[in-house]
Amino acid sequence: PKTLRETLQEVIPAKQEQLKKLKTEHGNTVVGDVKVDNIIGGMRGLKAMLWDASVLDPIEGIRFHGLSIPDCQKVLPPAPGGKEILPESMLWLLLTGQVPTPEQTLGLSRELAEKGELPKFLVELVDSFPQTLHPMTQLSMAVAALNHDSSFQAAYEKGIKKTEYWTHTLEDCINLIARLPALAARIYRNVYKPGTPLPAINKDLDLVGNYSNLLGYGDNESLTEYLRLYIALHGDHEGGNASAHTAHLVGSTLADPYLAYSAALSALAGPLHGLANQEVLRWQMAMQKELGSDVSLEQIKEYLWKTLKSGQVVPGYGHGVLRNPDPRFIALQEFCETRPELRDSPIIKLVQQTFQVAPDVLKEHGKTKNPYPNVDAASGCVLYHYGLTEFKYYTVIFGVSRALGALTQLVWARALGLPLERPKSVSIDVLQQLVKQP
Ligand code: FAM
Repeated sequence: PKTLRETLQEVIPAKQEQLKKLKTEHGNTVVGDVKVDNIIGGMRGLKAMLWDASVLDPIEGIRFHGLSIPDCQKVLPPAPGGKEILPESMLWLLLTGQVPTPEQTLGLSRELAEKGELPKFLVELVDSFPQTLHPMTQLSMAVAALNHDSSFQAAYEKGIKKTEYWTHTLEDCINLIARLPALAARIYRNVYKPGTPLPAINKDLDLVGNYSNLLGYGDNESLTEYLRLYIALHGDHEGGNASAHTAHLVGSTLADPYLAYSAALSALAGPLHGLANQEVLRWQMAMQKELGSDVSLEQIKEYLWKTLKSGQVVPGYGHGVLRNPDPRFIALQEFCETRPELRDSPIIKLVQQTFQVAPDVLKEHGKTKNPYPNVDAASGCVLYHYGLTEFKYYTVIFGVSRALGALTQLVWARALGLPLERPKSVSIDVLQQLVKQP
């Protein structure tokens, strides 16, 4: 079977051709209007970016190169002996638009494991961070520092042709994805389990098998499988989400993938984005503490109203684009239903009960455009059940995952020769003038 690089060499020219044709023949075709609401409303709904690997339908949810989440669960290879999607197979799909064979997936797992060790200077840098520094800050800083060995930056300095940008970008992206488990696990150990020895990377294990092992949960097959599914599903969610968009914007300046992804991680660290999973758990735990173990739906409803009346959002509910329950939430719920230990977990039960009543309460409250759960409504509580209880760490796991999609797009942006991103901004006075015109 073909390698990842051979497959990309094959698929890139056709896409380049397709885009060139679109540009020359339809460059002036109107795609939509820009409304005042778009400009002052965070550009919601504005079709203004090119992003090839995934498209988000407000009702149906995400599709990766046309494949829905249930499709991916059917066709993407799992780990040997496992059932859940391997992030490597999702990465292959995102990058190439093709479903990899189990053999190709194994080959990619091996390459990532071989490239997974951290350089010495980075280990020293991470070990020097204060334990009190937020794990996301540590991750973002360390990812930026990995640009010390950027292939793209070195080649750019030497002076390479534009057509060669993508190959160096790809090398950086693969190296970064390979190193994320060791980096993310080192941060976890330093902050929560200082002094415990980290195992070496096992060259025969997949990316998440190694990550779970390095975190200290390698013997928990169920958690490892959950992490595979979680990391595969969080990999990409269109281009406009804050982390992916940040990577794209920064990458468009030809900053290398490490710098671009470090910036993306800073966006992911915000509570309206990736930090939501930690917020959900905090909120569900507070609910559990106040209401006790055997709660009725009526009590949960009252608790929801209390949250809303105090001016807070219900974490894990609502979405910038989705208008239905998030299929990623549904997939994680299904994972819980297949495992008896998760079915009986008090915190997971509470998540499910909350799902039964929250949409109606949010509809009655009448503010959010989407009263349904997003993926974060479930994700952290499963980790908590398995004993990974340090919820300030959860966004780091999301950060390991989002690299799959955001870095894929950097490779494609360079392959397609996309330019520096530079939208036009307008002042309030200019808007005022514009609305006066007939
Ligand atoms: N609870 C209460 N109010 C909510 C709400 C929620 N879960 N979601 C939205 N609203 C409010 C929102 O604050 C806004 O109020 P104001 O008009 O007073 O400002 C109003 O409803 C309209 O908002 P919207 O258009 O429906 O949502 P946005 O597109 O502006 O924002 C979210 C989308 C996700 C930021 C928002 O729904 C939210 O804050 N949810 C809770 C936090 C969360 O779960 N974030 C995770 C997002 C996830 F997908 C991810 O990135 N990991």
